[in-house]
Amino acid sequence: MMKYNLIGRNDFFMPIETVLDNRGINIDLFDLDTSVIEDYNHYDNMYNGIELLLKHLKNNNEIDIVGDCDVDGATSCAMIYLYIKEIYPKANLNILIHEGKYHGLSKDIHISNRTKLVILPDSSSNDHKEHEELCARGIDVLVIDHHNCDIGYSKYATVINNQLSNNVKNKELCGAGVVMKFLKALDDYLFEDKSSYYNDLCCLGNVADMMNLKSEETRYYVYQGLTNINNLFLKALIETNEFDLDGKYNIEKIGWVVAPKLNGTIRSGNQEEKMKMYEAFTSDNYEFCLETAKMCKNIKTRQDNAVKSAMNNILKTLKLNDNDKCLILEVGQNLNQSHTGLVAQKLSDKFGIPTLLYRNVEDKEDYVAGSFRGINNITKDLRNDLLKSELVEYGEGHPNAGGFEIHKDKLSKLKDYLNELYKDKEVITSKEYQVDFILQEQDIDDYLVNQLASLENEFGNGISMPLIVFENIELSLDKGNSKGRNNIVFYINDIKFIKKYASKVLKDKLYNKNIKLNIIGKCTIDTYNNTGQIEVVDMEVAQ
Ligand SMILES: [Mn+2]
Repeated sequence: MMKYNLIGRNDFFMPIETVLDNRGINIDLFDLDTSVIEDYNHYDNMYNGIELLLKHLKNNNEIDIVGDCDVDGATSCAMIYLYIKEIYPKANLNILIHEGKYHGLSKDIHISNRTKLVILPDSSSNDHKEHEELCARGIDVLVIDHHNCDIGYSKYATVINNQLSNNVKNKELCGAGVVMKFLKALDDYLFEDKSSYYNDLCCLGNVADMMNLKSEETRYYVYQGLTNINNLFLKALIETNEFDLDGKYNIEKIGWVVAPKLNGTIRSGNQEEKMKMYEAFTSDNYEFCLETAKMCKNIKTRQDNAVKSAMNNILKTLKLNDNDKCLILEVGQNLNQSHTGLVAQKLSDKFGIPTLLYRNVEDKEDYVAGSFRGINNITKDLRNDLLKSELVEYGEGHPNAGGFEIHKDKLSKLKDYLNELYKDKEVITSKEYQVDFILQEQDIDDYLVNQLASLENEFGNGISMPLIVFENIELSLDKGNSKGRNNIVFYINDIKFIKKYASKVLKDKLYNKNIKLNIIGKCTIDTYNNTGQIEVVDMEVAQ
């Protein structure tokens, strides 16, 4: 059953005010100017970083830039690469990327003896030991990062990091954001004005890295980057995903359409495909960018299909007992290793319980390893629960998402242990929509829909898109309501409702009968005639 909960006072005569109040924000947040930009002098080590980079550029030294393995890593790496190439076209730069899903100076990153400087955007604040090793080889290290670091500043690297800088107020800037600060400082140092050209990449990195856009400075950079697209690969991504973007490029579209293609490539692509993606971000060849954008889209489709079919296979044989408060399952042949975490997440969402998926460990008989995903209402820290059980070899990563290893003989003990630990926790399987308005058929009018649709581009990343429930809507639909590629379209009080990506199953359920529906929808702009419409998020036959 579809569950929903009204968050505020349901004042549909004042839709915008109600939505803003429900989110604890002011309308000014959507109209910012340069006054919200923080002084880059608040960052520790900014000038040391600039002088270090310029010293190596002037000496024409070989410089490695390590591209961290997510969208923030790729964009921040491209920003600094492109900026350097503009001021020093002959600069001797290499981009290095990881083989697996590692970060910073992990073992798969090989720094050659010719290298004199390593730049690490979006990573490596914690790699003190590796910095020391590079320092011993006569190699300088420049870290431009935003990750938390409990062990303070590295003695063997120049580290620019908003979390470590006590004077910096904005902790919601990601790697690409801190790199932007560095480029602004470089601009001023060199009497240049080149950094703003990369606002598009800065925006993409911040949105993809899920920075909270209640932060005014981060939001300002995001707005700048949504409207001025310069990067050829980003242009190619927008062209290639034209249909899903529906003529729009905003915070939600980056999160749901663009970023997943890039993350999918980093997660599921082979080394050559990944390298191609990082190269495309710095390419001036639009044909190559287009080809790469299509490749990324295909890899994401391949990944979605693989995950879907693995899910189906697992669900076919899966047996859960009523009292099970965790799911521990072998996924040997069924599942590509790089998709283990994605599938664990899906299973944990579906059944509402912590999920651990494992397979045999190569060269280590009797041991298995894999991915775990926790779920907040059962446990806030599954990793800690695993470690406390003293049954696992290791548990690493985040509190509710990471990897583990265990001896085969201890698997059933672990299951008993977790079932006992969570035995009083309630399992919640259906997600509850938080809605701003509950409307009956007679309340639906174009004022409300147009008002909310006009704010479509502002939502996402910490400011959720307003949702409306339409209760007990009587409809009779038939195949005349099928429009375009998989859409169902109908009108209530002259307001267009559109259900995108409607399956055949759904159409069979809805067509050729009189039905009463509860519908959850959001207000967006219909790009054909520039008016507000309702996009259906979910619906079910009313009881
Ligand atoms: Mn990041």
